[in-house]
Amino acid sequence: MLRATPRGPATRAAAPCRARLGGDAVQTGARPGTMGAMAAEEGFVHQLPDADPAETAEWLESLDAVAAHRGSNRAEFLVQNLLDRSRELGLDVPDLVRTPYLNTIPPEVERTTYWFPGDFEVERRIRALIRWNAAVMVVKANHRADGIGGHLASYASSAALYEVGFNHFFRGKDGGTPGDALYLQGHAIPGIYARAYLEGRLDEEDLDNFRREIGGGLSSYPHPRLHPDFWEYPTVSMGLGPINSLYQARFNRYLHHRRIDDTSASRVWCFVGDGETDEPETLGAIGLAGREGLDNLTWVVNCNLQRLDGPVRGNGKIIQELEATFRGAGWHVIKVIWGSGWDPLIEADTDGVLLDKMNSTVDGEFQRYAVEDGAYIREHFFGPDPRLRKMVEHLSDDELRWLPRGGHDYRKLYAAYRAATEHRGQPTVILAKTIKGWTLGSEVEARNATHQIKKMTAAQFRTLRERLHLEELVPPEALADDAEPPYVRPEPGSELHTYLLDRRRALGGSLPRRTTAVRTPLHQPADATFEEFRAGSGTKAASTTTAFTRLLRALARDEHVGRRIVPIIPDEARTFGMDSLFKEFGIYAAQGQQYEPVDHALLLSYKESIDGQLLEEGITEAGALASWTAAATSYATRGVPMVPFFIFYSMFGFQRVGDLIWSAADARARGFLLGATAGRTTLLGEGLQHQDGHSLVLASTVPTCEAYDPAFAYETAEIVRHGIDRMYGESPEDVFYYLTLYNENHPMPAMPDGSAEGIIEGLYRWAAGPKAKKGPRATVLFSGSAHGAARDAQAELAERWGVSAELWSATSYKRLREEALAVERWNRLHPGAERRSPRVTELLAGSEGPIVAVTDFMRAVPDQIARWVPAGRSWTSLGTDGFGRSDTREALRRFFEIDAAHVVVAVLAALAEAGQVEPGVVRDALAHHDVHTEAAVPWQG
Ligand SMILES: Cc1ncc(C[n+]2csc(CCOP(=O)(O)OP(=O)(O)O)c2C)c(N)n1
Ligand SMILES: [Mg+2]
Repeated sequence: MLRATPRGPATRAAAPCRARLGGDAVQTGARPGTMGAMAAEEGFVHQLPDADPAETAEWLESLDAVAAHRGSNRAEFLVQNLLDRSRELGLDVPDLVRTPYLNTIPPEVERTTYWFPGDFEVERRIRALIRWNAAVMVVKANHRADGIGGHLASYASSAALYEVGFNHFFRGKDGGTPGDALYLQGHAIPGIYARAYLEGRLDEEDLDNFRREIGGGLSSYPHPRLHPDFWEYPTVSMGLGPINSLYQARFNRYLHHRRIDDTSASRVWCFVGDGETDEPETLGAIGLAGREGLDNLTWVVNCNLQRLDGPVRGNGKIIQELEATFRGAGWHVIKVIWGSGWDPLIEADTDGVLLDKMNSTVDGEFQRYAVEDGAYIREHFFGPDPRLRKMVEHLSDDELRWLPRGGHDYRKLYAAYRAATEHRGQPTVILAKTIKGWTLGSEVEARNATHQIKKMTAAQFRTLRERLHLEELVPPEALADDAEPPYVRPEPGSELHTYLLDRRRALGGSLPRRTTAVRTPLHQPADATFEEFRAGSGTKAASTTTAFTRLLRALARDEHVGRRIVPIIPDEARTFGMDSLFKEFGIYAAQGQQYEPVDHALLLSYKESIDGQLLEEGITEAGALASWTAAATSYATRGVPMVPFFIFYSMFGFQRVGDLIWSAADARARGFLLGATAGRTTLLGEGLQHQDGHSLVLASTVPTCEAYDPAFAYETAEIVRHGIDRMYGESPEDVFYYLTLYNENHPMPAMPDGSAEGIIEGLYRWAAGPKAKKGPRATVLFSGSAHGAARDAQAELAERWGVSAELWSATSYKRLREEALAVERWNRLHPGAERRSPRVTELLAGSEGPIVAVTDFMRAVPDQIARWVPAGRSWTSLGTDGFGRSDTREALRRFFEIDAAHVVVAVLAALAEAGQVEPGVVRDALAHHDVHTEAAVPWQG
């Protein structure tokens, strides 16, 4: 920020509250009159010795004199020029984070360097038709099914932003190339459908079925899950498109640097709402793109100054605020604020009065100007200062009213996009100022309610027709009061149609388009890679986490699949014992390693390299999940299947970034999520915020998530083996896997013969009940680290209480439930036909006695199958409902009532209910194990 120096009386006298260079008082929150003051800590230059005080004084006095006699605007102008010259000379002067409220690209550069090469009028007419059809589609949808929704105003504000891209920049996928990635504003997609209609990709029936997804109508927003041939990138949950786009651009670089795929011809474009920038996901990770110099990334922020309820920054200036934020994060910023009509006015502004007004007018006022007439603008914007008023004397009220904003000025946008795509070494953000609802008429444009308007009257359509100059194409009778407005598209062979298609052909075909054609196939890992896990660890204790680390290493070394493995960790590798992977596989770092690491002498030192395989994302689960999504969709977006493994604290997965996971599922992600330090009682010493007993409940809500809770190394390995085959094999499916990993050490048993199928199905008998001639029998299901309690209980039941309990490992309740639901549905819909039995019922029919399930997760996890236990068998679940606490495993398991004693009691109690043992036996067991039986449930509250 440019400040006047505090030295010298003249400066103090001349320091005004408004800085011509864009530092207007209003938006910074500083009180008017304080802008010339300087915070004490900002006087850094005074720490430096002055080699020539006389010379310094001369310079400062000159500036003082200009400020005093010619005014602050002139002084600021000179300082800005000095700064520009300093940069030309390569002097290391501090960067400005904010520039004046002007377009970044001067008109002469627009005219000379970035001259618009297209047919301006033809493109305007194409745009008009798209605008028209987008509005008709939404209005018709609501006419036919009131309340079906849809948005008019977002696209209306951004039509030019998209169209300049479609006509001149966005590269398609012809010839099997991946082309550019488009993250579009979800609420603007009526315009994207309207373009596809013009191009002949959609027909009128498609448009008529907007939002009628049942039966295949056009989806409300970009959903690859629903339109797998059309949409590639889901965006509509605010902030997710932006963060995903950052990591997509970064992942393209990763693929390139690792020489897996040449991504140099692909740009990532992300269209962002200005309101959307308030989401932490939107701006929270932009530093990554700045740091890594992602010049393959362009963001366009549609600054219509409004969000859903009202102004984004009524009392400030969102464009200025964003400029500072992005510049601070190392981005190249291009502001497109004013349309060409303003150029001559700015040129005539020798006193800087217009610029002062531009700088000091807050967005709430600009929004007001968008709804008022020319007389009001003359009075209030130009009026107060006679010099300003004079400047627009020659313009009629009507001309003043229609002085356009930069985001509706096609030529200026073209120049900005060109500059963005040619800029090297930094990502670019284009901040384009627009009017929400532009062209939709005075009842819609810039109104606070505009976002939710989805209906238009015939009269409003008649006005729109005029405004878009569509008189020739839309006959007046089509807009009678009781008629539905028609869709309109140019005839094949017409000038417009030919131009439209030619432009897309030149750019590589229509977009959006999603394909799954594989460009670089992936081969399955060798079976030997999984062999050691089947053998078990003998007497050596290990956890499923350490076993998984071995597996990950083995996979990354596998000659078939190794290079495609993408380990992703958010600053927890040491916690999970995965730091050993750093040295062997390297941490991806765009700039390599420019320092000798502190642990360089160690065998397993910290190694960063440009072709590193590991993505060590730092403390950002959201960023890591976005990386994972990029890798997990690479099979489609790039035709290069990759196998990502994202390992995180299980507590900070579904709970923390659940919406990103949901959106990855929409994007048809394939890959592995690993919830480490799983369980409410297995992680020692962390407590309420860390101990996860519910990620499996949350995972159960994601339709395409295969959620597993393995107890042993061989189960983990088998699930991964199966998952790779299912997601990347002969007939790949668009699912992903969530596996829990525990950090409790115990000897890993060998894989029982014949268990492979059950591990994947979700349930198999792990150990038969101890042989007993007579005495009651029971069935105990365990999952994850609860196997310990189950096994101890089995021994105790047999030895002390004469009960033979068989043990079953329940690897996936979610899977069992989904299968059972499908069977239940079949039975419901096929009366009279032979009844089918859910797999879980069939399996448990082969067991005996009451069923007790024990888990380190909430009871809701095993309860998923409760209603399908075989008839006549009782069901008890023991789990970890409640907040976690920090203590020893033993204490916690007793507290949550999932330890061996509680399993024993649960089995005996169920037998007592069934009349197979006396209630006194249960009382004996309670006493023997010293179980508290007071009424208050300890873990509730
Ligand atoms: C996470 C999330 N919260 C809320 C919404 C609801 N919503 C949809 S659009 C919108 C306003 C968008 O404003 P802006 O980003 O400025 O986009 P514009 O339509 O103005 O271009 C809101 C709040 C959403 N889609 N996602
Ligand atoms: Mg907005």
